[in-house]
Amino acid sequence: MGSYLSRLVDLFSNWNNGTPSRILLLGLDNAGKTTILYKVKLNENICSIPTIGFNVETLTPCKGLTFTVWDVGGQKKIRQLWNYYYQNTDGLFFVIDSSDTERINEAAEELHGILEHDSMRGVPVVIIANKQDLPNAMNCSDLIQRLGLEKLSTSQNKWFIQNACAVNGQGIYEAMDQMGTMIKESKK
Ligand SMILES: Nc1nc2c(ncn2[C@@H]2O[C@H](COP(=O)(O)OP(=O)(O)OP(=O)(O)O)[C@@H](O)[C@H]2O)c(=O)[nH]1
Ligand SMILES: [Mg+2]
Repeated sequence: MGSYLSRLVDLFSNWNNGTPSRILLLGLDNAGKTTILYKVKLNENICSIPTIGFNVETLTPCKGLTFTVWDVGGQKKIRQLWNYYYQNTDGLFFVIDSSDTERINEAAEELHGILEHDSMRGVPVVIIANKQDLPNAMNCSDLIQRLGLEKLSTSQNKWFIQNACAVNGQGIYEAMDQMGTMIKESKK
């Protein structure tokens, strides 16, 4: 019976492979969201300008994984628009400029604010600790503490933090892969 059920679950997950997961890419302005989006889409370092509004792209970071990624501008004045994108979200990437110690509390407040929203309940979160190439970058254990991640109830939102550098691509595919795994788990 157990093996029959697990085959059935596999069948459904394969069937679901054709439907892209809806992913939000949020974080403060200058965190590196648009750089990440186009690094995966084009494998290029684009010369980005601050996003006013959003970019949306379908990404296939690896075989069997398709995401529709919504990269919404992070400037303070436009963060109030983020909640228009929350409905039907399968996963959240929250990008941090790890060298921006001055605004880490602001980033923490925004992250917790997003997750308090009803539509975001149970949505898996991958925090991308970006800009690890910069000399004063906070590491993952600093960030877990500074972002208050241990206070996040895992029954509400499962989370994972990934070191990354969007300009050389380090950690970006790992973050995508982790998101795929967490979404699969959350749908079981
Ligand atoms: N050193 C370094 N710079 C990075 C990295 N990722 C992005 N940047 C730079 O950070 C700046 C901001 O990047 P964006 O991708 O435009 O940031 P964003 O989060 O989309 O910003 P908004 O659109 O304003 O919300 C750009 O100059 C990027 O080249 C990284 O890993 N390391
Ligand atoms: Mg942008």
